[in-house]
Formats: sequence, C-alpha cells, structure tokens
Amino acid sequence: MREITIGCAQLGPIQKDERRAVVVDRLIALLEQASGRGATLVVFPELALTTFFPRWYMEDRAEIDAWFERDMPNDVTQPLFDRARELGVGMYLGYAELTPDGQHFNTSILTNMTGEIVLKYRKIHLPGHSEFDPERAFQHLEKRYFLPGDLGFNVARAHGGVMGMCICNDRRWPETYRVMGLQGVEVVMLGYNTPSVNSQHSGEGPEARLFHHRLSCQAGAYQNSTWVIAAAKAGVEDGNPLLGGSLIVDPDGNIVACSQTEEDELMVHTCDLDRCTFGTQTIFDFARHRRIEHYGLITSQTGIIAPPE
Ligand code: CDT
Repeated sequence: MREITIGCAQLGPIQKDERRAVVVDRLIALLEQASGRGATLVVFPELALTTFFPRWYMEDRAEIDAWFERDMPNDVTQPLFDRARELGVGMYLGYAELTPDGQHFNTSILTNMTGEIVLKYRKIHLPGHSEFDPERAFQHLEKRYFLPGDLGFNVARAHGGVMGMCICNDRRWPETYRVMGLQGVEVVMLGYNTPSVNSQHSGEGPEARLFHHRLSCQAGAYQNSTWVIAAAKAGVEDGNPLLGGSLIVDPDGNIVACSQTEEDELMVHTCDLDRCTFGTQTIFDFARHRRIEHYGLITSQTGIIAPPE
C-alpha cells in the first residue's frame, strides 16, 4: 500500500470586499485542521484568495489587475506557506496569476511538504464569454480576464505518487483526465467555482449541476483509474449562489467523501495509490487496448462536423 492522507478543503463564500489576509487566515485554519487529522496534502478551491471576480464586468486595467497575484508566495500568502511548511503539509492552491510580462492566467500550484512549488497548472478550458452579456442573470467573464493555459496537463512525482491538476471547467472534459492518465496520474486535484444555477437556461438548477459535477469527476476517476479530489468554493457570494458538493472519488469512481455544507469544511481521506494499478493494468491497460489510429479527430478538430443531411 502507498497511502497518502489528503484533505479536501471547501471554502464558503468570499465576499467582494473581503481582504485576502482574512481569507488566508481561513485557509490556515483549514490547513491546521487537516494536519490535525493526519493529512499531508490539502486541496483548496479555484481562485481561493478572492471572490469569484469574473462575475463582475470591468474595463479599467488597474481594477482588473488588483484581483491578480504577481508573485506566489507574496506578502499576503507567505503566512500560509510558512504554516504549511511548519506542519509538513503540501497544498494545491488556486489563484489569479499575473506574469512579469503582463499575461493573465487562472492558475493552480502544488507544493511539497517543505513548501516548495513542484507543479504549476494554468486553466486550459476557459468557460463563459468576453463581453458583457445583458441576457445573462450572472456574468461569467473568464474569457475576458484570462488567457488559455499554456503549460499543458503536466504531472509531477510528489507526495509519493504521480500528481496532476486541473481547474473547474476542465473537469467536464474527458481529454483533461486522459492526457494525465497517459502519464500515469494517480491523484487529480481540482478546485472549482460553479454557479449553482445556469444563467442562460433557467431549467437547470442545483440538482442537475450537482449531478453533472459528480458525473464528470466520477467518470474521469474511473476511466483513468485515478483518485480525484475536487474542492468547491460554495455558498452565496454577493448574491451569486455557488455549488458546494466537494468530493473525493476513488479510482473505481466511487465517492468516498463529500461536503455537507456550503461553508468552510474539510473532508479527509486516506488514499491508497496502489489502488490505481488494478484499473491501469487490467480493464484500462492503455498500452494493450487503446487504438490511437481512430482517435485523430480528437486533436485535429474542435467543433462538430456532422454528415450532410
Ligand atoms: N469556474 C468555472 O470554470 N465554472 C464553470 C461554470 C461554467 S458556466 C458559464 C464550471 O464548469 O463549473
């Protein structure tokens, strides 16, 4: 058995005027709880330091850039990194990244137990739109504020296993998991901010949203024989409801832990990474069964081209 005890740290809402330092205190409290329960790795949500700001339409460059981090760690997040190192706990942390050459990404990092960053991911599937949409009940302006990630779906050997990351909407795309699956991923970590009602189709409510979230994470885990740890930012942020439903999924696709609230809440589970090998060596022995000669459309085409009527 290769066991790693992982904390899935859901955050309740972060209001627009909540200072990052206050949020960092909440993250440290969750980290300490996780350590107290034996975790050596904690997964925090997407954009874990601020409200989900892409719901707000902004034009002013300085106003936009104020939501981004120019360094990681920086003055505000250093106490979190220090505490993590003292406790010997690694973390997945999502934040908005502004690079020295002025590029904006929706980013996550993975640290090891001594607080060093061992992997960085920049969100690839950016949902939403880039201009103000008067038809929507809530704006979702990720395409306005972020560039598509340029680092690919890389994995790293850390925490005794093969670790991979993605962010929110990425979890709905099978390609996300498969590219990491082909690198032998054993733990896929992800954070999310999912509005609990669809702003365009009033028919889809929280139950459907929760179903699709679970379906995506469970299918990704099962089809690639990997653990999936998904941490929500949940609850009502300035009147905008976000889905909870944080969960830990085992490599058979079973949910082994899930959140009960829409507040700051921690789930802890001891994950045996050796459980990934049954799937990757039997049912999904990729090397023996995959037929890549038939998969070309996946990388040569984005949209649907149906046969002529
Ligand atoms: N943050 C994020 O990626 N949220 C999306 C909502 C898309 S609705 C425009 C998600 O897939 O959960």
